[in-house]
Parts: sequence; C-alpha cells; structure tokens
Amino acid sequence: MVRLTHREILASLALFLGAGCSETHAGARPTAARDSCVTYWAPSSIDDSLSIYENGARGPESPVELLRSGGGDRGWVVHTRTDVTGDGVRDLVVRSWYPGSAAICESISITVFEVSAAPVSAWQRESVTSNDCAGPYASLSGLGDWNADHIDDLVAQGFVFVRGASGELAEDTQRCQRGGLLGDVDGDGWRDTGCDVSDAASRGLWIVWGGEQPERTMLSDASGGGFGAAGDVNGDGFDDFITYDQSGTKRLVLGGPDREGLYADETLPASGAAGILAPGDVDGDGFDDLVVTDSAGAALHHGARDFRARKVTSLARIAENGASFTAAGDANCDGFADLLVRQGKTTELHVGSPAGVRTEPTWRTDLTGLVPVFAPAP
Ligand SMILES: [Ca+2]
Ligand SMILES: [Ca+2]
Ligand SMILES: [Ca+2]
Ligand SMILES: [Ca+2]
Repeated sequence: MVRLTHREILASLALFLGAGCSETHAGARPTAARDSCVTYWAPSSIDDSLSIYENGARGPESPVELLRSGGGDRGWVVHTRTDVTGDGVRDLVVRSWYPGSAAICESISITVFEVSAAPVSAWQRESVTSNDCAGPYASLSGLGDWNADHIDDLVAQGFVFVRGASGELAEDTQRCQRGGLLGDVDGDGWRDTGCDVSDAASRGLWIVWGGEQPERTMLSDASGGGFGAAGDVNGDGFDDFITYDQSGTKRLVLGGPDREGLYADETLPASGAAGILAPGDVDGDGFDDLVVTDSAGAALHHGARDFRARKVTSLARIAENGASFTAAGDANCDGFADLLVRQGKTTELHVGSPAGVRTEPTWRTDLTGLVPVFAPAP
C-alpha cells in the first residue's frame, strides 16, 4: 500500500513543454528537517558511469560512489519521480540503450534501482529490454498506480509497464501516451495520476484517483495532450496541475475535493508556447512557485492565495535565452527549493531565498546531465 507521507505530498513534479525547461521534479517547503534535501546523480556520457553526490551547505559535494554497469553504449536517461517498488520511497529508474549491430534497431533496457535508506551498494536492480525497432522507449515517466495494486507503475514511450507483486515489470495492453504523478489533487491523502490515453475506446485525458479502490475520471475527451504537476500554488492543501492540449496551450487547474468540479483557472503563460517547471517553494512563503519560460525569457511566478494576483520575478540575470532549468529540490538543505540552470556545457546551482532565486550561483559543474534525486522520506 502506498500512502502519502507528508514529504511526498509536498513533492511537486514538473512539466517539460518544449523549449526552456528540462523534465524534472521537485518540491520542498521550508522546514528545519533535512528530509527536503536531495542527493545528486550525474549521468556521464563520457565514461559510462553514474556519479553520486551528497549535499553540503553550498550544494552537491564530491562524488561518493560510481556505478559503471548498465549504462549502455549511448549513455543514461534517469527518471526519479516514481515509487515502483511500493515501499513509499521514490526509486531511480534508468533507461540505457545500445545501438543495434546490423540494422537500425536499438536495444533498450529499463533498470529500476530500489532506493532506500540503506547504502547505495545494497540497491536492487530490475530490468526489461525491448528490441522493438519501431518504438524504442525514448521517454520514461512515472505513472502512479495504474493497475490499482497500490504499487507505482511506469510509462515508457506510450507503453505502460506495471509492476507486479513479485517485483517484475510487465507490459500492459493499455496505452498511455504521456502520464505522470500530479500529487494529491483531491486532498484525500492518496497520490493522483494524469494520463493521456490514445486507445480509441477510451481516448482522452484521464485522472486516476489513488485510493483503496482507485477510480478514473475523464477530464477531456481530446487526446494528444498531457499533464504536469504544479505543486500547491495557492496553498490550499490541494495539489494543482497543468494540462496541455494538442496545440500546446497550457492551463492551470486548481485541485479541490470535488473530483467532477475541477476547472482550468487560467492559461499559462498568456502569450503561448512555453516551458513550465514546478520547482517547489523557492521563496519559502508556503506557496509553491513556477518557473515559466516563453519567448520573452524565464520568470519565477510566486505562488499566492490568489494565483492570478501573483508576483512575477524575472530570471534574466540568472539565465540568458537558451538556458534550461531543472528543479533541484533543496540542494543546500536550508528549507528553500533551489534551481539548476544549464547553459552550454555548464550547470549551476542557484538557491532559493525569501526574495526569490539568488543571482549568484553557489555551485557550478561541467556535468550537463545532472539529475536530482530526492532523499528517502523519514
Ligand atoms: Ca488523491
Ligand atoms: Ca492548490
Ligand atoms: Ca513560494
Ligand atoms: Ca535550498
């Protein structure tokens, strides 16, 4: 059974919607506890390794361990936002791929590292492999509990992988083109999931409501769009999320107890296509914030009781056009959510503060694939 811990409720997810933002996840509310801190993994395309960093007061510190197996010939893609083993702790899902020898086919392997409070060397591995030339698993996302067995599942390139009670990963017959955890939208203590279903019989955007007996509600009968978690931007205790349609228009939907009464509050941003990232509460005021990227640049939209009256802070001094943002969780363990900013071959950590994102980076690395991983909840 997967019940939400307090920390998991606060963990927001993110949305990759085109130029600007990287796929990511995050979320931290100011707290004296270290449980909001993250550990960093740096996938390296140079030496086929995964480096693990631990956090210090200024951010990630020297790598403490290296994994060298399973990276494949073309590197790693790491996904961290789901709990596929059902123990209440998010796991690390790694996709690695290998070029085919004869034709254009590639072999793709998805490996689940079970994350726990135990030393990393104790992690278990599970993997599935595809030799499907037509559809290698080029994307990965967490799905929440798709088949109602209280164990989180995965979506890889439109294929649903369900995790069985005995630990195996198996391909489901249903298609979910894009899916992901939205947080606890209806406030019942169970995580809820969004899914864009492309099957003709059930085409549309669906929400799978977590619970002892999970239910599904269709939000829209139009397929070709998707969801992204937004955290709780208006601080009412119900997680909010973003939907986007086939044209790319994104709308903020505020969570609430009425599953049938959800409505889109506004279009984000008003000017059109953009990336939206949910880093958590960057300024520590108790409202989760959003990083919105559009043609005018990137800005931090500060969460507020009335989100329409929110404050907006430009991030132009932190990143020029072309930079990508990744939620960093609370990398320096001060209770404020932080941002990773990647520009060219450099990744910088910009930490949150009461005024917003600090302009000067506290940490810099030449690793471009850095992926934050949340520490296990206490
Ligand atoms: Ca719920
Ligand atoms: Ca809310
Ligand atoms: Ca805030
Ligand atoms: Ca911080």
